[in-house]
Amino acid sequence: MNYRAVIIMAIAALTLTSTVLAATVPGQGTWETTLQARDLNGDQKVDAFHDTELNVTWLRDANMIGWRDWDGARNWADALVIGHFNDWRLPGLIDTGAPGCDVAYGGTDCGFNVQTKDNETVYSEIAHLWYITLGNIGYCNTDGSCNGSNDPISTGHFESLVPPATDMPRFWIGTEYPDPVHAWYFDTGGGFQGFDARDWGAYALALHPGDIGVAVPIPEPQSYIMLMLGLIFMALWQSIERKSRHNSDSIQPKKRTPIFVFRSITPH
Ligand SMILES: [Ca+2]
Ligand SMILES: [Ca+2]
Ligand SMILES: [Ca+2]
Repeated sequence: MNYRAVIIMAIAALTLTSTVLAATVPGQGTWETTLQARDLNGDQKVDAFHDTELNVTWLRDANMIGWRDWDGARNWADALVIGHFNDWRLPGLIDTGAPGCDVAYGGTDCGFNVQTKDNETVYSEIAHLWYITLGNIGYCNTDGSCNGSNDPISTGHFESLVPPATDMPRFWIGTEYPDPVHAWYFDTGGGFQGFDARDWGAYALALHPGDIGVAVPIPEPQSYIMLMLGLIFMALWQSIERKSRHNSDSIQPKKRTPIFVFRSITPH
């Protein structure tokens, strides 16, 4: 374990965090065929995705509880009940090589381009989701070059898989670290798998074994909904402006020009 190298790589992964956008990126990764929308509570709205490659069902909302310490996140997943489904947990990994983090730019259990799945062996569920299923590229390549070629981050139809830019996009991994102080995490901003103090914080994305719930259609991307809302708002505003100008031309010689500031329309 080289803690200093882990810190350096984690910082490299974070340099992009402030600019990272999340998006539904068609044609990248396998998610369009391997993630199937599931309704868990009978309201016909998507709560989760069955991952046909890992045979687990991921919660759609990756920010159900916000930022928690590792124990808090694990306890939350353990107690979670949606519909009548109660076997939730945090994603797991297999600690390969020496006990704990074997930091590298590829092929190990820690760093960038980590082990994901080999035949039936799943090495890291969340790394597989991010690298393979969603088709993202690590901030650093296996040769050690770091070029940040990964913007926007593909998040399929998940919500908040890349948290707000002001936060570290870290997600706890539930598997115990070899010492009682640390815990594994995965960084969805740059594809970094590492470890940190378990009493610090990260987000929590829960998953359930097997294929649960009822199949429902894939939801409209949030970005599309936000774009539509933006266009409706703009049309309404312009209509109000026209009426207002029409009613008050004689007493308002100067026309006001509406200024629209569009913030990110993609889901965070
Ligand atoms: Ca539902
Ligand atoms: Ca439970
Ligand atoms: Ca190891």
